[in-house]
Amino acid sequence: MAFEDILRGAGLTDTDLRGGTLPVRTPIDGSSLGEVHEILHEQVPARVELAEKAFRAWRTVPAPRRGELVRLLGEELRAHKEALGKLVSLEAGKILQEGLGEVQEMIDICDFATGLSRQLYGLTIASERPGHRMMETWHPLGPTAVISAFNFPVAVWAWNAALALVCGNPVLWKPSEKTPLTAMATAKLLDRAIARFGDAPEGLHQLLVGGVAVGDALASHPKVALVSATGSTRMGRAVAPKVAARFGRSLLELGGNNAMIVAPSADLELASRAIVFSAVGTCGQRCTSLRRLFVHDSVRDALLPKLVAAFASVRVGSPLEGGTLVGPLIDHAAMERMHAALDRARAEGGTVHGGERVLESDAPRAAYVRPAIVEMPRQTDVVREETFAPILYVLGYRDLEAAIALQNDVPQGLSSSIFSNDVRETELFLSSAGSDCGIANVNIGPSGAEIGGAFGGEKETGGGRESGSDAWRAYMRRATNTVNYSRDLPLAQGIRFDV
Ligand code: UN1
Repeated sequence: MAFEDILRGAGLTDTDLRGGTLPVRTPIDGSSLGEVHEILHEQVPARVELAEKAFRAWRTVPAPRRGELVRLLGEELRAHKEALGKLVSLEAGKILQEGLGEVQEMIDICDFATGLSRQLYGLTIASERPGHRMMETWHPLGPTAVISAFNFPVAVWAWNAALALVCGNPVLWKPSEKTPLTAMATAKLLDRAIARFGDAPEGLHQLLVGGVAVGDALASHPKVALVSATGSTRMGRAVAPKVAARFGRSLLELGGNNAMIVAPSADLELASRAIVFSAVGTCGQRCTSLRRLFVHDSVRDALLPKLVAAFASVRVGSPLEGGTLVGPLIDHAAMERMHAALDRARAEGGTVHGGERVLESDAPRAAYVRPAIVEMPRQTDVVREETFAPILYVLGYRDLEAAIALQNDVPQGLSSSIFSNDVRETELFLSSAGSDCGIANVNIGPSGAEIGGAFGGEKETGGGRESGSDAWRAYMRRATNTVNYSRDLPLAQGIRFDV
C-alpha cells in the first residue's frame, strides 16, 4: 500500500503534513512523510493556562459522564483500528500485527477506563473517636502532561489519557519527535469523540508537537500537576528533577533490561517461541524486550542452537509486508548504537551470532538488521546496559539463586520471567527474595503485558505504574475526611485541651 494512502487513510491532510519545521521520515525506507508544525516552548504556558481552565470545568463533571467521553474514544478507535494501525507501522516501523495490537491496547484501556469511571472508590476507616466518621475521597488532580516515546507512539498515551480523563484531568500530550503523525491522527479521533460528547471544555486535550524544550517547559510549569513520561533513563533524569524541584508529581516508565531464566524443567518448545517473540519482536525496541537470557547448563545445548537458527532465519523486511516478523530500527543512530554494543560485547569476551545490517541496497536510508544472539562468559558492563535493539545476551547458570541475583544485578527493574515447571523455583522467583522487577512472569516472556495489570518497574525504570489495577490513583489526589456528628469535641491521641 502506498505511503500516501496510509497517511490519508488516517485522516492526515496537506495542512497537517506540509509547511512545518519538523521533518518526519518513515523507518521503512527513510523517505520523507512530511514536515509538521511545531509549537514553541514559549507557547507552552498559555497552553497550560488553557488546560487549567478546562480542569476547573472538567473536575465538576461526574466521573461516569467523563467515562462516556472515553467510551466514545474507544468507539472511534474501533472504527479506525486498521487505518491507525497502518500509520503506526509506517511511522514507527512496527510490523502491521504489532501496529494493530497497539491500537487494540488503546481500545482495551478505553473499555477499562470507562468501567473505572464508576469505580473511583475511597475507603471508609474506623475512627478512634465516638460519633466520628473517617473516609477517603479521591479528587481530580489537575493538568496532566504525557510525554510519549516512538516505540509505543499511541498506546502509552492512551493508557495515560484514558485514565487521566476519567479521573478529571485535562491532558497535554508531547509525542516523540520521531512519531508526531500517529499522535496527530489519534488527536483527531479524540477530537471527534469530544465533538460527539458535546459539552467538554475547550483545551481538555491538547497536542504539543515539539522538541525537548517543550517537554522541559511542561516539566517545569507549576500548574502541570502530573508529568507522565515514557522513554530512556537519560530523558527521565532530565525531566524528573524539574518536576521534583516544584514538588510536582511524576510517573516514570524508563529503561528496562529484561531477563528470562530457563530452568531444567522448562518446556523448551514454549520457551524458545517466547524468547524469539520477546527478543526480536518490535525489532527489540520495546521497554519490555527480552535482553538477557540465563539458561541452565543442562539445557543450554538443547536450546541455544535452536535459537541461533531461529534468529538467523526470522524474516526481516518491510513491516507492511505479510510474513515479515522484524521491521527496521527507528533510524541509523539506533543501528550505530546496536553495532557499538556488539563491538563492546566482542571485546568483553562475547561470541556474536547475527547482528549485521541487511537490505542495505534495497533501502539504503533505512536501518534493517539481523537480530543478534551473543554468548557471554559473564554479565559484563555492556550486558548491564539497555541497548534499544534486538540483541539477546545469553549466559549459563547452575544455581537458581545465583541466576536470580544476576538477573537483579542491573540498574533497571522493569520486566522478568522464568520458564520452569518446578513450583519451588517459580514461587521463589515470584517471592520477596526473587525478581526485583515491576513485572515478573512464569512461563511467558517479559514483553506483551496486558492492560489490566499495573505496568512499570523499579530502580532506574522509574517506579511509576500505568495502565490497569489501581494505577488510576496516580492521576488523583487523596483527601482524608473526618466528620464529627456528635455534640462533643473529643481530640485524637487522647489530648485534653480544656478552654
Ligand atoms: C513499552 O515498551 O514502552 O508489554 C511498553 C508490552 C506492551 C507495552 C510496552 N504492552 O510489551
